[in-house]
Amino acid sequence: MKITASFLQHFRKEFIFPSKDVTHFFPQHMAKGLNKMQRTLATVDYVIEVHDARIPLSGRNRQFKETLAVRPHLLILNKMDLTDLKYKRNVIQRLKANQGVQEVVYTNCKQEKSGTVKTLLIPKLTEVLMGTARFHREGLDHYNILIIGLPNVGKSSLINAMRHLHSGKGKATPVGPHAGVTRSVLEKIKVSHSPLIYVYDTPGIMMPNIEDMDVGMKLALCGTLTDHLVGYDMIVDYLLFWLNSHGYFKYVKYFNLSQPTDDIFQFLSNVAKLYNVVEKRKSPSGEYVYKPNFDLAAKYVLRAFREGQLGCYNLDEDIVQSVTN
Ligand SMILES: Nc1nc2c(ncn2[C@@H]2O[C@H](COP(=O)(O)OP(=O)(O)OP(=O)(O)O)[C@@H](O)[C@H]2O)c(=O)[nH]1
Ligand SMILES: [Mg+2]
Repeated sequence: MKITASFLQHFRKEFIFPSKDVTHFFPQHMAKGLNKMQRTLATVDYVIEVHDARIPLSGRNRQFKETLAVRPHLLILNKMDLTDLKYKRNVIQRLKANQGVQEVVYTNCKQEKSGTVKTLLIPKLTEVLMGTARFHREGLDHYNILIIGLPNVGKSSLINAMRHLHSGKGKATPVGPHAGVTRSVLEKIKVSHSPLIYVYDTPGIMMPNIEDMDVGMKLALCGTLTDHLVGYDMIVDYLLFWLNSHGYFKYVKYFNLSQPTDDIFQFLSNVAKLYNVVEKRKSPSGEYVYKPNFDLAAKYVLRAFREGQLGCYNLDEDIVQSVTN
């Protein structure tokens, strides 16, 4: 079907955000992790920050700069397979000009075959290590690197990919599809022989308060917050709003819809029907009624988005295109 401007004119122009409480999430293991990272800093030569390439300009944790006094560091934009790479050059320019980032590398750590760690990251890392002041650690024959970032951005996957490249060995640190898999600062892991490099994996640290709810919902969409605390349907509603308002309608065909929709419940009812996720409930009059399982349907939608089935997007594309910032 042809999607016309007049068809879309009644779609929402603004998103009503949930209460701020949902993005106020700083569990004990994060506080402890930050503390331990601070203590580990004395033995660290370099910091690599990993962030999600779908939100390259927003959502980075300012606490890293404030609490860890992060030294000049390398920013990895991981999950490049899920973002829209046409913005790559502008993103890098903006990060360097406005956020003081010195080096940026895009990676895909899910598919070691993609070769980004081998051909892009390792050479860049070797180059920067050789040119970096060693903060009272001169003369030592090895480099220690701290890997930091928000939850679920792929820190442990990155370490496993580097280690695999170096030793051919499998996973040294656990990986999982949800935020909060790594819960403590782990022992150092050897990832390169020449130069001799060790890395510390760390738990993902969220900022205690996310001021900007738009940023909060983008973070939720990328799986850096805890889904059930924000609400599956709320996250999918934001996705629907974002896709519609940016003119991306791949979801229509993917979920077998007849046309775009701006109505989350209509959308989730259709998805529930498609995947046959309905709950049987007894009505007050004793009859059985079938109700769509919205939570399960929303989980299907989120999974499809996070696997890139609904398209690859830079959720910060408006910021990239804006004149300021
Ligand atoms: N598509 C894609 N998925 C990735 C990539 N890197 C990691 N993942 C997936 O992202 C999820 C999180 O990866 P982890 O390595 O556990 O992330 P983490 O930052 O260590 O997470 P926490 O320990 O919870 O803070 C896993 O399902 C990975 O398979 C990537 O480059 N592309
Ligand atoms: Mg981890």
